[in-house]
Amino acid sequence: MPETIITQRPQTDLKVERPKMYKAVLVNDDYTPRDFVVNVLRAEFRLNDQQARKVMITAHQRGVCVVAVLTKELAETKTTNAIDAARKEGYPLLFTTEPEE
Ligand code: TYC
Repeated sequence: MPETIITQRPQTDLKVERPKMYKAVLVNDDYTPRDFVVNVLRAEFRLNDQQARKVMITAHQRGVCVVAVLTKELAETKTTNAIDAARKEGYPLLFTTEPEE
């Protein structure tokens, strides 16, 4: 019978921390066309048409709407890309990021 050698692994402290998450927030304005907002939400945040329209209408009615909760890097990249797409068309569309509680 083969000898079984049981070795104790060193007790390294493998504490896995969750990354701090950030909200990507859509801000209403009076000029950006509704369909453009919907298309940006679909393209950059991968929302489907129904989700995108709901988020757009919520921001339109309440002033702001949380689009997604993401890592800091993803929240910043997606909001920057969405703002850049709007600026290329001359629209003042704005997104902000804020740390989740
Ligand atoms: N308020 C804009 C309009 O009436 C549409 C809009 C909605 C713009 C949401 C920005 O975050 C926004 N054309």
